[in-house]
Amino acid sequence: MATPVPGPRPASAVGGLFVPLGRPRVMGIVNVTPDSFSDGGRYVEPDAAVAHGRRLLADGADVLDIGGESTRPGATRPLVSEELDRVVPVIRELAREAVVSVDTMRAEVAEAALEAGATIVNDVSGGLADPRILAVTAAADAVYVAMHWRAHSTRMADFATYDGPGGVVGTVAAELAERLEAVLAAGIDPSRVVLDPGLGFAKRGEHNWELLRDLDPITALGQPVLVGASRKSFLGRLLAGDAGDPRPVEEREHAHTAVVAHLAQQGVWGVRVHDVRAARDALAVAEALHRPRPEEGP
Ligand code: PMM
Repeated sequence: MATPVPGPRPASAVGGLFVPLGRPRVMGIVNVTPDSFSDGGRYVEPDAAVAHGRRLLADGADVLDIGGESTRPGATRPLVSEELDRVVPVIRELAREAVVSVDTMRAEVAEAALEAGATIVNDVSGGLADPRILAVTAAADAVYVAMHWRAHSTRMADFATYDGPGGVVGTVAAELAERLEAVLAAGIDPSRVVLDPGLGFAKRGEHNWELLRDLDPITALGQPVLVGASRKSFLGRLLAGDAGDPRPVEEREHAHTAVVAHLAQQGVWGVRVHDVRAARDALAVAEALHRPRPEEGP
């Protein structure tokens, strides 16, 4: 049976997300999956996922991003019913106390998540996997995150070529501009759209570094920008030992914290992270460095 489409949300429910804070928003990751690359299997039980979400809030998360499908390279997709069973109970609980985003490519899951209290749809496919997700988001007047994406995880490595004008940065910006057009054509208000370069999705290490170096062509599209670098394999490869083995996932946090500080300088709207406390610490440093000097002081 189709889940009823929720009614429009009051502007105040999501409007506050775009009020300038003087730092990027921190989106804390709650992966309710058995197989995500960094935390797969740790929060599959709803109670464990809710407790994890509460820890992230206590650490200073502005948004909780709740997902039930792993997008690690090569991952196979869960059934729709499995994805719904994973995320809906967790969203229902956490949406009472937090701004909640649902990390899904499926319209049916987005619909149920919005009904359960989510106010953001984080779609790593930017509307390409299941275009109806755009109409569902528009009908709920929710925020939509359009990430740059080319293919599902089993095939995305085959699409990691960027020979067009402007290289990877110009090509990703051009493809995101196309997605933005589709998103707006579906009726999502421009004040509700966030763009994301999709680090690691159909991108090799050097592509991710180039995007981090120069986000300007993406920022120039005029929408807030979200970036997810947390624990991704390009950081593991950067920190590889002498034998060439990538640094294990759980030992990439210091490098990621440096990336967060860099992103604060780039003026991004948000960072999607596993370790909220580390990200908030890095953002506090970036903020202090940019604070105007007091006229006089001790
Ligand atoms: N990365 C992952 C999943 N969802 N969503 C957005 N908007 N941006 C990302 O970079 C992104 C995402 C994969 O990472 P995970 O398995 O640690 O969640």
